[in-house]
Amino acid sequence: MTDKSKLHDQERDGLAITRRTMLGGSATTALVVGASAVGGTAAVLGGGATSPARAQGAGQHYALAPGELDEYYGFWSSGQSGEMRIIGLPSMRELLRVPVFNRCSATGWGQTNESLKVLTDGLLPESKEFLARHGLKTYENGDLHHPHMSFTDGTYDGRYLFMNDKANTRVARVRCDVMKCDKIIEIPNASDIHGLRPQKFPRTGYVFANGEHRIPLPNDGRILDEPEKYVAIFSAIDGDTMEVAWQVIVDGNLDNCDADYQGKYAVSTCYNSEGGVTLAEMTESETDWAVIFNIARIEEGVANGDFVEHNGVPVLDGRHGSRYTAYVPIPNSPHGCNTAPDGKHIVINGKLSPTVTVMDFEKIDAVFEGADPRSCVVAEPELGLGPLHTAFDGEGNCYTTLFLDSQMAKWNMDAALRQYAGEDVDPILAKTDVQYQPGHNHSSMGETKEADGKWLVSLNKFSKDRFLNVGPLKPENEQLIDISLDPPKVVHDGPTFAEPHDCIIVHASKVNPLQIWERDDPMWEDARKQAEADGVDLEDGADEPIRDGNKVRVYMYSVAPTFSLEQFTVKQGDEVTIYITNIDDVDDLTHGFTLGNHGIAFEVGPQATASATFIADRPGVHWYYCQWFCHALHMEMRGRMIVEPRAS
Ligand code: CUK
Ligand code: CUA
Repeated sequence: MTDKSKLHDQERDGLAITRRTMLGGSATTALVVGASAVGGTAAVLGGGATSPARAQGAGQHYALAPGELDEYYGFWSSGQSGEMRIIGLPSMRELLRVPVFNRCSATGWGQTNESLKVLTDGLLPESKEFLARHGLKTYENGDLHHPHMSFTDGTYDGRYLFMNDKANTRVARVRCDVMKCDKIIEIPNASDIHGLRPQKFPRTGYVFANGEHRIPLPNDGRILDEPEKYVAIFSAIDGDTMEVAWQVIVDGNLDNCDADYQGKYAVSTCYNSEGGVTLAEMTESETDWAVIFNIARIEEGVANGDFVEHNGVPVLDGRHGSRYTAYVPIPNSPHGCNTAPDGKHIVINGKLSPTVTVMDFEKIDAVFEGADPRSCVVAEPELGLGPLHTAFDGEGNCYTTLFLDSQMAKWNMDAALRQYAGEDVDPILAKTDVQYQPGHNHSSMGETKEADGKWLVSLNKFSKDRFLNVGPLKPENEQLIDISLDPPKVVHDGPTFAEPHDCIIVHASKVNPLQIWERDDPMWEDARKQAEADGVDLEDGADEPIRDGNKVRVYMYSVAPTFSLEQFTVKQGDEVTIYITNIDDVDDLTHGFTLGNHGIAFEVGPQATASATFIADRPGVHWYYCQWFCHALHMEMRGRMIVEPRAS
């Protein structure tokens, strides 16, 4: 940092502190209102790298030449932007945005009949009614934190990606063959899905989803300002059918979660064991917990009818004293929850505690047989201020983000276990400065048994002075870290827009998307059925609109640089559905359909069909055109919709 910017900070704050400590300090203040346990460790752990100097290799190749392909797919969340993003690693180039909970002007997500089906089918009936009263078909925002791929036998299988919407209590699935969302469900009974992880073994299987906030059950106005009666709900969703299989009521709340490599347990963190509704109440206790779900026992409970049905879902009672859960005390508002690729350990990240707590899955059986819940804790190293999430390299090392210290701590699992057992050993191997305030981090294949220890991305909440100033709203900074080096080294800064929380880094060999759509794809099943009923072949289109009362269906195909219809005529007030089938079968030859002054625009990929429905109530001539640059005569790829005025 320059002396000038340092001076600026000092002037502004009237304090002789650096920007780094200022960031840490202000965030500390914000985080510890009502809590007190973290103050003393800054002096001990706040410093720079503590790693003993070791032989440092040349590092890996990360700056790709033009035309060179990445070795990994990164699947990124986008927080309140509501979409999923695909990033190539190690180049950190953004490859694609996949709309999920948001609306998309380019692809027509949220507007085509095909996307609206995905966005509306899984809504709860009362939500549909609520939205209709507001003139909406679906929620138009989302808060997507956690994208995770389906697993088979402890590693990614390239079938699906699952993700949460914290804003509107939903879970979505993206098909990896076409990278489009094909299912979104709203989770009943729960409030604000946050932590989400797929079952790792034997396969996904279940998708575990945490309802973060406590609400009355049912939340219909009978219970209001009586927080002691609120509950948080853990959901298991069947990843194949996208139906909620069962739910468990817990004490406290639910933050993040993860599953084991044996298919026996899922674990969630709770930062609000107090059941508080204000910041002061939620941070009052210095101990919260992780709750462990015993999957076999829960399935048995469902089979035996030990549940109450709410909104069609069996809901089991997993509060203290239940045989379905175990509550393991954890210091001070834990956040991240990460199973290690050794298949044995899970790391609970302390947040307001400078520690992470390591539990041993093999010792959890005994806890369910009555042993002291803390007996499964096998390490609790003190790493620094604000540990939020931990990643792994598959060689026994762990990488924990320190939000308040703006660092990543590299530590050794085995050393942490030995330290906890009484040996005089420091598990911390290195501290790497990141810029600034990291939340999640993720290592290449790090949440699978195939963790390969090559790359790590630190998703930092603040970029501050790292990029050209773009005004008060700044990008985040996602830094690529070469963890094959010792100490790990930041090799790339990657600005991103609001606000990815999490990502996964998947070896390219695991994912094999199609180049063009298959004509029999289920995505446009409804269009196929309607065309059949109308005696039309989607690939051939129809020469004239097909009228059915005041409903009019227009079938066109597109082939660069033309639509099969250069004009069509409808009457004012008609409900018009336009079906476009892209019969080009060339890689990368996407067309679009934009209808001027009607707010209609959507993508039609090669061999795909897409449709949109609207009321044609603007008499006159309206041009439609292709908005995806497809041909030298792309500008000429257009036609007219003629709307005859209503006879008055
Ligand atoms: S949470 Cu955001 S930094 Cu929603 Cu995964 Cu931890
Ligand atoms: Cu088709 Cu541009």
